[in-house]
Amino acid sequence: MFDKYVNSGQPEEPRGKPIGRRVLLGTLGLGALGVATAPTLQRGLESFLAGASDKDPTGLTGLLPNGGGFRYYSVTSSVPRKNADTYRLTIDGLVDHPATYTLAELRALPQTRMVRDVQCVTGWRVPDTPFEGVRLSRLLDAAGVREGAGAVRFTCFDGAYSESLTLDQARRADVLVALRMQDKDLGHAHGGPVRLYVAPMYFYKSAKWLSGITVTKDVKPGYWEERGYDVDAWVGRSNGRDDDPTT
Ligand SMILES: Nc1nc2c(c(=O)[nH]1)N[C@H]1C(S)=C(S)[C@@H](COP(=O)(O)O)O[C@H]1N2
Ligand SMILES: [Mo]
Repeated sequence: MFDKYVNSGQPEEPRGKPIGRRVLLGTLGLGALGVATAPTLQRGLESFLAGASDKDPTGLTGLLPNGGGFRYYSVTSSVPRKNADTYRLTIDGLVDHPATYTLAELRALPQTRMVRDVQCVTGWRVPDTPFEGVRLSRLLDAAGVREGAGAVRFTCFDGAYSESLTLDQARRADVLVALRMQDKDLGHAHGGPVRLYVAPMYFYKSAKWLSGITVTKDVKPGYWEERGYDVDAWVGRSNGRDDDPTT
């Protein structure tokens, strides 16, 4: 059912607002190009890489070692690396038992594996991609969500990205704190060692480099949502794709 979005060249911003999305080069092994940090230079390279920059401002199609159709995104120019020794995930906010998990502790919990299509709102799609991890609902139950809570906010150790879900969305069985993708431990470029995986929504909901889960009263729009994306990002039913009266 998502075929019409495959490589359709949809602009990144559904409402046509130009956004200078900065693409992470450092972790992609492009440091040798010598454009690690200077923002203007980086933007220049980005448009160069993107070719038709008005059509696909963030697409690095064909120029990155993108396994199986993925494009690698980061809104920061560098992201620290975390491993089994240094990684921590905290759960706090409106909960009875705030907690901090190590990677080993997350790995020791029951794991759920799902195989679905990954769908970015810009139009690229990766079919049948396995993700594996701990159901977010399990971590929320363990933390003991308090009366009056209505939402969950996610923060990332890149220091910039954020996301959010309503509590009902967060409790869905197809929302994971993912440790593995494509049957491998999540690599750094894909948001490892731990990222969020929200299977029924566009991939921008799946925050990479997940470090914090905070239970809150209300939804606070995430990074891209403050820049025009829908907070409720159901695939095929949001971001301007669900309001065409002729279809
Ligand atoms: N921390 C963080 N998470 C993020 C992003 C980001 O820039 N930073 N980009 C989002 C978007 S728009 C997409 S399409 C996917 C890309 O995931 P990938 O790099 O593993 O392909 O990550 C999402 N999660
Ligand atoms: Mo995306």
